[in-house]
Amino acid sequence: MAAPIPKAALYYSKLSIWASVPLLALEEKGYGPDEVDLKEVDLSTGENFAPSYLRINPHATVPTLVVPLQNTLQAEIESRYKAIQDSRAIVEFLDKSRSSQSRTHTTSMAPAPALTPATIAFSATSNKIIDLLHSEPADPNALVYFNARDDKSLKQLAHDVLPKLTAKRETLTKLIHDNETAHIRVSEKTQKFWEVKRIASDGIISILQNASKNADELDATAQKARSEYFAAANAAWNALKEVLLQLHQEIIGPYALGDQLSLADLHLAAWLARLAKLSGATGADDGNTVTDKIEVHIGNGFKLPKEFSVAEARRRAGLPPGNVQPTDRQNRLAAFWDAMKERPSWKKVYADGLH
Ligand SMILES: N[C@@H](CCC(=O)N[C@@H](CS)C(=O)NCC(=O)O)C(=O)O
Repeated sequence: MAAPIPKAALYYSKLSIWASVPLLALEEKGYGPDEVDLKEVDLSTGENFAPSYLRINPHATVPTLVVPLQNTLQAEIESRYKAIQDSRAIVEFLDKSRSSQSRTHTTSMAPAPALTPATIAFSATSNKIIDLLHSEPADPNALVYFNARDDKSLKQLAHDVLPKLTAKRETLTKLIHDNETAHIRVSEKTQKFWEVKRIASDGIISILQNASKNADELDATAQKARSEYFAAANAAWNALKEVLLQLHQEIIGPYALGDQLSLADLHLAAWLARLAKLSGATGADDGNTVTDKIEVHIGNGFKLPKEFSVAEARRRAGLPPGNVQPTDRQNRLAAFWDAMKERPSWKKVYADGLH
């Protein structure tokens, strides 16, 4: 009997924003569960820093897609694999690997729509949007740690993230210790990487450990650290205004490239879901409510221009017209949200709420 064809494996974490991008892609492309194995990596306990994971992704991030190399698919050759270590490259790979003609289909015969933009102009817009979403001022993971701009929200943030941060730090400490005492053996580079990661978490951990104290109960050093933290948090949320305005300008609507879903939409969906969550929205909210909440959360009277026809957005997304008046207008991110959240892929990835 021929050995089974080796499968690809997607390493992901349920609450990770960038791992949600390939998870959306798997659904949109119609991959069957027998085509890709899903392997969960627990970021909250620092499982991603284990030497076995670093071997497939030395950046210690999810997602990672491990795929068998094409020319090793015969049963007699031991399979060899390559690891794709970035959400952008992974969804490009998933898009190209499954077309209506591809031979990898096993149980799933679902159609495999092309998500790669069809023209040079669309590619340029798509790349611009994806670059912007992965740029430093848009960093959705940094925004999690900067999601407090006063004492009250700092207390809440400590409650939400401190247990995970300290668990991760403990894992790093144990790995460093085990290496030093020769329980495990890793390269000097890996040891340095763990140390750098541990130091990076120390700053925010000390701010959050003090969160239960009022500012006047802190010593001078801790007081200064807290006010520097608030200044950085304000700067981070302020910088987001420009990101949102640029996105709004690039998106054709309701999807990034108009009425067809494409790669950029997968990145945008995951990014906007995170921003919505940080702004207090839920998966049940409609696009106008979500963008209102994001605008209020950013503050200082920030508003996205409401210039897109709601009726047109719904028509392009194939949604029923509903109770919409011809004069109703919304911003493009609200139109995107309404279109995206109706898709089975979105409903599946966000079934347990936004993350
Ligand atoms: N550029 C990478 C970024 C991946 C990334 O930052 N992933 C986060 C989760 S969304 C992660 O794994 N962080 C490691 C950690 O939290 O320790 C991509 O797009 O895949």
